[in-house]
Amino acid sequence: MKTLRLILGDQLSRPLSALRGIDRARDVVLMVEVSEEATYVRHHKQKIVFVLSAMRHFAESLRAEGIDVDYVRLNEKGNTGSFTGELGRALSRHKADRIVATEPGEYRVWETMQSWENAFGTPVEIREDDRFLCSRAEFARWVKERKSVRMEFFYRHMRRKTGWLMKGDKPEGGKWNYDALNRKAMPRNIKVPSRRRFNSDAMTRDVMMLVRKRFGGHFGDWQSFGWGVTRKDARKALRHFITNCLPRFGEYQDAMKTGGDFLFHSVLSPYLNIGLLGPKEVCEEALEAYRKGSAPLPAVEGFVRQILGWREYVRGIYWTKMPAYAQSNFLQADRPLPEFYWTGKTDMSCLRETIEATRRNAYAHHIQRLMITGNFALLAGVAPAQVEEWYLVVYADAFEWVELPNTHGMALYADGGLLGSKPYAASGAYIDRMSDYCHGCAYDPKVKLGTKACPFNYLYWYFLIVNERRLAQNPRMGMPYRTLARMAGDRRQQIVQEAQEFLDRLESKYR
Ligand code: FAD
Ligand code: DLZ
Ligand code: SF4
Repeated sequence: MKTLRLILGDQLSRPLSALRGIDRARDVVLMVEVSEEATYVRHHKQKIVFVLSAMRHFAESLRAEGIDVDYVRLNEKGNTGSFTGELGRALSRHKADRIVATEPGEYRVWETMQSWENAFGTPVEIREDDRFLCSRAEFARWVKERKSVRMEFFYRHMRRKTGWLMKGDKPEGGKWNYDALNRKAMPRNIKVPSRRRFNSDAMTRDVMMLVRKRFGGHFGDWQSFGWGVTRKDARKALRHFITNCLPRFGEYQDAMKTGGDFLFHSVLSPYLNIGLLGPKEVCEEALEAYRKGSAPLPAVEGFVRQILGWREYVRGIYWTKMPAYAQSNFLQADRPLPEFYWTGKTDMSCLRETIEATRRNAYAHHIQRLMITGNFALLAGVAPAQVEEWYLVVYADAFEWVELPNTHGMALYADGGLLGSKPYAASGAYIDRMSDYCHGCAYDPKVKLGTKACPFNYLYWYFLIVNERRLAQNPRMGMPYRTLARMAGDRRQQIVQEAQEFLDRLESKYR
């Protein structure tokens, strides 16, 4: 029996389920570059280069093993531009008896895959994507058995299951979570390690030229591309992180610094999300560093929690709740996304820094995503779908299974509290405490009203006022609402007026 084995751009893992049991004498691996995947949202130029170049390198590595790979390039004559179109063409080329694929990372592609068997009259086997530490079925069972589906409980379940950082049935060091030690601002004179960059080879440079020609109008710079595109590169990036950054990862996990695009973060998410690294090997390297005494427990626990906890958890939420999940809009937010998210042209220096770093690197670290661009969109009441599209476009690691729950649930509270127990809303004081952005800003985080006032300040209180009916009953919002209740009526009125004027000014710029 001849099998056509489809591999998508975020499935570049040799142990992928679709490759299991391959018959080298008969089977063909199909990989296709299709314009639809680059344009259903207009991805950052670096993200397209990263995915396509990694696909080409992966195809070469399979060929080197003697596997027959049919690789369709983007600019090849007759390329239909879609997965379905290219699968149809490949079936006529190869006369295969069946198709084998691995379940995709996005619901939209999952729906398309369901139509293939009927469309082609060829059996389609969609295998589980078992590159994760918790299967979709296991997560669904975990949800069914629980009243509260908070990440912290899931994380404990996963710690017990893996035995990582456990002493019998107790957590290593006596605590499940060391976040209380992980909230330091960055000292001014600390030396931050540089990011592990990779030079582009001829294959990557070819893709760059192609992307420049075909997608030159998309957001983002491609000149500053420094991503690795092979498993070997990704392993080097992992070693770099473990040696140079992990020991201080915890302490400065929430810190932000002007020009500090990567700080002590791992910058591994793009490699994990396209399959060049696996979550188990990444966590095991961090655990080994702890065992050897080269990284402290709070750093290692904090890092492992992001992968074993958050990454697996958001994937579980995505697949148990889609497609309805994307439709909720608990706060009824409906403003358009401000234009400066695309141009970076704003006099709010925290937003400018974050957006410019995003344009340069197709990367921003978690606190920039959550507490700067996410927090602003939350406070300004931007429509979730517009914010989600932005996040899916601009980051090299953005695939909907991980982007959507983080944006829709964590940053925007659009799911009404399924993912987080309260909105991550913060005023200028938080940003001032955790960063040095305010020093170079046109506004002052200590000023609450008037032309010098930090917009995050009046927007924060305005957010609480307009959402009082929806949020005041939340026990975790008790303190800010008690403060709001004590606020003088005329001050409250002034906040509403200044916030509305500010938001109207923003909107008028792109009418
Ligand atoms: P580190 O800080 O070094 O963390 C280590 C690893 O943990 C990451 O590589 C990642 O795999 C995992 N991780 C950490 N936090 C999360 C999280 N909240 N959810 C899932 N995995 C996590 N992450 C993506 O991979 N793709 C996205 O599209 C994405 N969109 C986001 C959108 C918003 C609004 C927010 C608030 C967060 C988003 N995240 C996303 C989560 C997180 O910001 C990134 O995973 C992280 O910044 C990647 O950088 P890093 O590899 O240096 O991470
Ligand atoms: C992101 C992306 C891009 C830009 N291009 C391709 C492509 O040409 N071919 C491909 O197989 N995958 C691509 N990808 C990744 C897919 O969008 C991703 O595999 C799906 O969203 C399923 O998760
Ligand atoms: Fe951002 Fe406000 Fe600080 Fe300016 S003053 S950098 S707008 S938090």
